Amino acid sequence: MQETPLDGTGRVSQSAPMDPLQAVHLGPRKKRPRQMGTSVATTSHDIRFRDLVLFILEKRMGTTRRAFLMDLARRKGFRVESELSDSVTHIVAENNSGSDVLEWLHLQNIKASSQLELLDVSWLIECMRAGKPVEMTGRHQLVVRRNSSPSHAPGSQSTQAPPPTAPKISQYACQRKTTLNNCNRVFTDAFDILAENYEFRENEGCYVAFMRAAAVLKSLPFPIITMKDTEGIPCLGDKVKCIIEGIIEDGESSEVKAVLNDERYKCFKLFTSVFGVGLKTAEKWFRMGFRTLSKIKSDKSLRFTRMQKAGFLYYEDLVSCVSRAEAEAISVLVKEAVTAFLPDALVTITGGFRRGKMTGHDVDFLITSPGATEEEEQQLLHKVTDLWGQQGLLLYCDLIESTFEKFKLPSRKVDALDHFQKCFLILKLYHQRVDGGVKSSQQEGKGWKAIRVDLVMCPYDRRAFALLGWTGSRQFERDLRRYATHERKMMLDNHALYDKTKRVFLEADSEEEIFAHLGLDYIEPQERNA
Ligand code: 8GT
Ligand code: MN
Repeated sequence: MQETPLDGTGRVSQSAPMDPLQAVHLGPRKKRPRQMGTSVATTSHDIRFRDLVLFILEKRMGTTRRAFLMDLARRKGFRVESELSDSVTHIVAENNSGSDVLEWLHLQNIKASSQLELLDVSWLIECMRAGKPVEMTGRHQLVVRRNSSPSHAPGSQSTQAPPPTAPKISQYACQRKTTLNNCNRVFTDAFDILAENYEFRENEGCYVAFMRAAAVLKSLPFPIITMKDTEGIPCLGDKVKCIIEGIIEDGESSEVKAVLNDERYKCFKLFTSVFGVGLKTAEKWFRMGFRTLSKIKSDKSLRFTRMQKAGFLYYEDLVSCVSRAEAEAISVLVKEAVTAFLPDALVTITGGFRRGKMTGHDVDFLITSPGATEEEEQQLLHKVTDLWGQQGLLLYCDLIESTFEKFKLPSRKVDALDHFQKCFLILKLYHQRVDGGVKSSQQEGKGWKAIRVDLVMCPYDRRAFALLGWTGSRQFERDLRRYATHERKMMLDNHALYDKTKRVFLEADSEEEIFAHLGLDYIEPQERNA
């Protein structure tokens, strides 16, 4: 029996005849990370895995490719039926959604049992590579859309795919759970790049459209495999669908490729990676003809802000992501300093790290104290930063005093900045303070890393609003405010929630209470990664 060698990269090795398996690697899902493994082809058709009975659907796969996969699977010890029968436990399909498969079964007059697994061919390919059945995950299971008839929908799909009666997906991120488990990354990465390009070109409408599309796909518990899977999903306009279609067909988007090669995009991306450089400055430098940071840094005619000077000085450290271990070390540093001056102060990490992210571009903290007087509250950040200054840990500090007013109505703008006292810092974090930190040889020499840190001080009675606002994600916050305005006639910002109908401020001691005021189910921080 001839072996079909697959090397570790998942490509058919040169000695193998060109065969239909190649289509798997050239097809739309070629970018997915695949399990490493080597082939252990059996020399007979002995069935090694008796619990599984496979049936491979020919529809949209073709006769040759199906025959090849059936033969390969049999040689690897899988039981593969040529005809669909009651004994079949797994149906494997390509370029079909779960609904498509059910429809096909329905047309054949076959009632799908609740035990039946409907799987994408990617699962079979991974099994072939592993030489044994691999675990079925969400990305393998085919999606049954909610408008499929429940009479023939297999029950085993309900954990990953929306059941036939699944509620409508909300257009608001605050009514969806979005964990870091994004099974549509191939699309959302593309949308993030396109959105960023529109942001650089100050095209607000398209920027918002692609940010919303990325946010909704991040919340789906299933991967989009065919265009049919996009039916009933909100926030996907024609332009967005066109990009999705391109990626399904070619595995990548020509529009994204063009953006990544665009000189203006590349320069804006580079220039805005410097702390203190926003769109206006990037635009200016680009118009002046600059294309590299080294030319900008060495140009004698340019004037830099204090922030930009620090941005250039600590550039290498600041562009490398902050790890969770570093964030935790910073957290200890902040808590030590804060509680030295206000022992009852509560220090909470916010931003991406509160949402469970493993890395971030900075570390954000909210500080509040139940017992502090107004003066003690106002003094705290000054005392803390003075202390770090004396200790030589303060590499940059921009302290902004509070402009908070108790009875001011929440802002109408979705992206409005808040009025709390805050400081934007760059701190020196010594490696020995970091637990389990991996040090590069360059870092070893310096012994420390510059880290961006934001501290926000808020009055104790506003801590829930401030915490909700600073936890993010940005898209989640925008949609919370949009939801409050359009669905509840309320105004929400980082300071307060105001009911316009009743003309009252709604108080809250916890984020849960704010969600309840808004009539929303509570969404945990780890589920706000929109
Ligand atoms: P990261 O990993 O890139 O740091 O991601 P992040 O932690 O989610 O973003 P961030 O830029 O650090 O902001 C954290 C959250 O704070 C966001 O949801 C943002 O909307 C919110 N936020 C405010 N006010 C301000 C502000 O003045 N500056 C910044 N940068 N973020 C603010 O509510
Ligand atoms: Mn952050």
